[in-house]
Amino acid sequence: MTSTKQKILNLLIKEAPGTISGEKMGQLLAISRTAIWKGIQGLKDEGYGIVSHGKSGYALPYLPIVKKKIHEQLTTTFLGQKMQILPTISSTNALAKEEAQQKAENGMVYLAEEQTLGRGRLGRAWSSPKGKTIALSMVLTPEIAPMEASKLTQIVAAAFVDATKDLADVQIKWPNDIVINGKKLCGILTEISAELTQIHYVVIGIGINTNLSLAEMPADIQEKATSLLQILGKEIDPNRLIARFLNTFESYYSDFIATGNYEPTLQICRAHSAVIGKDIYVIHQESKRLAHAVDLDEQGQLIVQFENEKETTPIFAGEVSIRGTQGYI
Ligand code: BT5
Repeated sequence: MTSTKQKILNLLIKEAPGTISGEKMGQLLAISRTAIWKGIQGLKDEGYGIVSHGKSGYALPYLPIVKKKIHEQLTTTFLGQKMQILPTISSTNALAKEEAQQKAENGMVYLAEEQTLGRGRLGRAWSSPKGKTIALSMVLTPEIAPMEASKLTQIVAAAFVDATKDLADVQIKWPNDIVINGKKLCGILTEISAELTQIHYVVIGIGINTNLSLAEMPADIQEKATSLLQILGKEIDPNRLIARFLNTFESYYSDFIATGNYEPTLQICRAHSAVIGKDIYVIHQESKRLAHAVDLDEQGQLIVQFENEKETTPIFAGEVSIRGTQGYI
């Protein structure tokens, strides 16, 4: 990005979500109004969601994700020390996988203010309108068996619960959702590139509904989704949440990789489970079976007792979805 565009962007970020006039920017940067206008067009072309408010000027009408602000609060040793923040992208997981395929950098983080083709599990769509959600993907190169990768999803969920505990009382809907009051706030997508016994890299994507109003949600998810804005009634700073999440996750993750210690994650996942103790549907391809969710085993698998069965069964996160008997959960 040219330095003029960067300077204009910095002014907009400083003012966001408020408006700053072209004249004032021109004065501050000692350049002409035309140069400002050109810079704004260039930034819009790159995908920044700048809006023009006639004479009063320009605004980024949301709280932007800013590397400097994240780094000021980051206490990690490797995670997020290198990050790339994009105004718009098809999918941060797709980008992370593409780059990891060339060279997997442990701890690299990708963030986007908007995804045009965000993905959930099993090819489902994930909605991330501009400036209203966090789309974050991290690349990890853990030396663990591929079978253990699903534990990483649970570590992310536990870290998320911990990182948001002063904001809201969130629950984990096994295996990969974070919910509040039975509605989805955050989804986790763990993808691995591996041989039979060795992981090349893992990309973990997290979509968090931060400042998304009900009206900005696609109609088909309004019933089952929520956001921090909707829960708290006020906008939250995405940079603080991103830093807190990365700090917390790195700590749980590093402990797990170094010692195999998975207990802290299990404790949080059990204590904050949205499913344990409930009757649920276990959905796998065309089959939908009623079961009672009993516990998580030490591998992080959900132990259920299917209707009309005496024995309990552990279910592997892989291709299964869970639904509540009365609604989403
Ligand atoms: C997930 O899948 O929950 C994983 C979502 C992962 C998204 C992140 S964002 C960064 C990274 N880049 C990507 O492209 N993806 C990752 P799943 O359990 O399959 O849930 C998908 C379902 O959630 C959809 O079918 C919708 O019903 C619902 N959904 C879509 N967008 C949503 C949103 N913003 N909030 C809540 N629910 C949503």
